[in-house]
Amino acid sequence: MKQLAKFSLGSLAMAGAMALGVSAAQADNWRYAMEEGMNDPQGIYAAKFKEVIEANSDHTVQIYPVGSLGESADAMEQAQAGLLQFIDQSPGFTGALIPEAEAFLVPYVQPTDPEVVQKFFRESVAINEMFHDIYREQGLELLSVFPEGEQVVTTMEEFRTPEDLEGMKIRTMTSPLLLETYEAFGASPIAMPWGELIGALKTNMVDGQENPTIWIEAYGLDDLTKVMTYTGHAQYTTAVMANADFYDGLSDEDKALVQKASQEALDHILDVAVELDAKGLAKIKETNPDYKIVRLTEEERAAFKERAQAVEEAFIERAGERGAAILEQMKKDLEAARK
Ligand code: 6CS
Repeated sequence: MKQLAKFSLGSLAMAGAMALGVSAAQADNWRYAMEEGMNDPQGIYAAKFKEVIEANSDHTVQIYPVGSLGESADAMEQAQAGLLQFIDQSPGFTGALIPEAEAFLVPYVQPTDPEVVQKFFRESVAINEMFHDIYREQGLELLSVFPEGEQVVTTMEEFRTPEDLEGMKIRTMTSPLLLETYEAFGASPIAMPWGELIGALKTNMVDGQENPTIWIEAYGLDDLTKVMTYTGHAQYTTAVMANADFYDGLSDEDKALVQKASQEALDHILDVAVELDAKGLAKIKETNPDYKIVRLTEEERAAFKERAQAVEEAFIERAGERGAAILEQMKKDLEAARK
């Protein structure tokens, strides 16, 4: 009995130390949650991150893919509480917590040209310098931001104008700016976590959604809709963070290791990212040859761009001066990336 009590106390202390992200021994097991599977872009980044950490230390990284710890918002609560050491969460969800992160969602700002995308995410001052302190305020150490492909809209019926979108129920992720975007575009948006989307499409609770082609194909969203439309309005972006208290408690050596692993994983995913859109599209054409693919012309896009102005204003209203400064810097970074 005495022995058991002793053992339980030891286990408790260990569990407590792990919950706080404190090193209980030389070699720690770091928990890393993400919104996607191992073959998806977030999984490709996470696998490289794990590989670098484990090759250069005695630490291990345990990856929790989509679905294993609840929805994106649940995993974020666990990361902020220190139950998870690392989390990949996209601004499409983080925007509900960090309004400035919605800068990645303002329509017709982010790049879609693969070369520009790569340069922008590598060199952007807004990304690499301005977001750090903002994420810190939420107890998060921002490690990497990377693209997953152009957002493409899948619907049951073709649309070419905002008027065509009237009455269409479009699912968005839960950041408020996405609701404002689709309202401005003429549709009737409904925000919901990833885990509800397939059911919502099957039961006609929604008529469409937006996601990059690689994700649409991997999760069969093309099989649940009839048309896929390139509107050119967004790039799917995601971000990897560490719990800030955990990160601050690391030795200098381990901090450098986390930075090295983040950089190598970022370099790796950026090399892969240029091919994601083409790969996703090619797979859809191969597996679903009858699926209708529409690319709006510049003239058709103009109507949506005009409506995007109101969304940008809504962003600035919520994200304030700091958000406005980030958006301005992003636009400059984009100009630089296009040169
Ligand atoms: O639409 C979503 O909710 C999901 N889309 C992507 C590309 N990754 C994860 C996210 O949950």
